[in-house]
Amino acid sequence: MITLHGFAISNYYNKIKLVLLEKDIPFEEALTYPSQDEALLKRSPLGKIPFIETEQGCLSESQAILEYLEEAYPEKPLYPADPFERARNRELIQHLELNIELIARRLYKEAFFGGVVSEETKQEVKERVETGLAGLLRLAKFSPYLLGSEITAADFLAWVHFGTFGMALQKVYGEDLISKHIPGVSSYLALIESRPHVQKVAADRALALEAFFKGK
Ligand SMILES: N[C@@H](CCC(=O)N[C@@H](CS)C(=O)NCC(=O)O)C(=O)O
Repeated sequence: MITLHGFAISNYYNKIKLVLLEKDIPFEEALTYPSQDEALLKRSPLGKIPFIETEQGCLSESQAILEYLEEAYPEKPLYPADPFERARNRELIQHLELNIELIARRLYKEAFFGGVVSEETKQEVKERVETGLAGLLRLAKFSPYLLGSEITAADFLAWVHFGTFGMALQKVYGEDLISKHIPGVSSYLALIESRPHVQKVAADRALALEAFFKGK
C-alpha cells in the first residue's frame, strides 16, 4: 500500500492525490509538514512534501512520482498511448509548472503566509506569469480537454495548479489573470470539477484552507 505524505493545501500534494484517485490506486494519506528534521530529510531530500512511501522506499518530486505511478500501475493510464502525444502532455505539464506555477509561487509568502512581497517582485512575477499564461494558450487546445478529446494527466494537474496560483494572483493583484489570458477557462474548470475525484480533492482542500486561515 502506498502512503502519500503531505497536507491538503499543497498543490503538489493534491496533484499526486488526484492521480492516485483517478488511477484507482489504493493509498493512505499521512499528514506530514515540510521540515528540516533529520528523520524527514532521509525520506525527502529537501524536507519537502509530497513524497510517497512504497514497499521499495520513499520517492519525492511530484513529477517523478507521477511517472512512477504511470509505469507501475498501467491499468488506468493518464497519458495518451502515442509517444509524441505523451511528450506533448509532459511538455504542457513542464510549461505549467516551470513557467507559471514556480513563478507565481514567489507570491505565496504574501498570499497565504502573512508575509510581504516587494513591489518589484510583484511586477516581475506579473509580467512573467502573463507571458507563461499566453504560452499556455498556444500549447493548449481546450477541445474540450487541454490536449484533445480525452482527459489526461495534464488536465488533472492544471486544475490543481490553477486553483492554487489563481487564488494567489487574485489576492495579490485583485484580478483574475487566468481568465484574462485564457478566455473560457471557467467552463473548462467546471468540466473538470464535474468528476467525483476532483470534487473530493477540492472539498478536502477547502476544509484544510479554512482551518489554515482560521489559525492565522
Ligand atoms: N518540485 C516539488 C515541489 C514541492 C513543493 O514545493 N512542496 C512545498 C509544498 S507545496 C514544500 O514542501 N515546501 C516547503 C519548503 O520549500 O521547504 C514537487 O514537484 O514535488
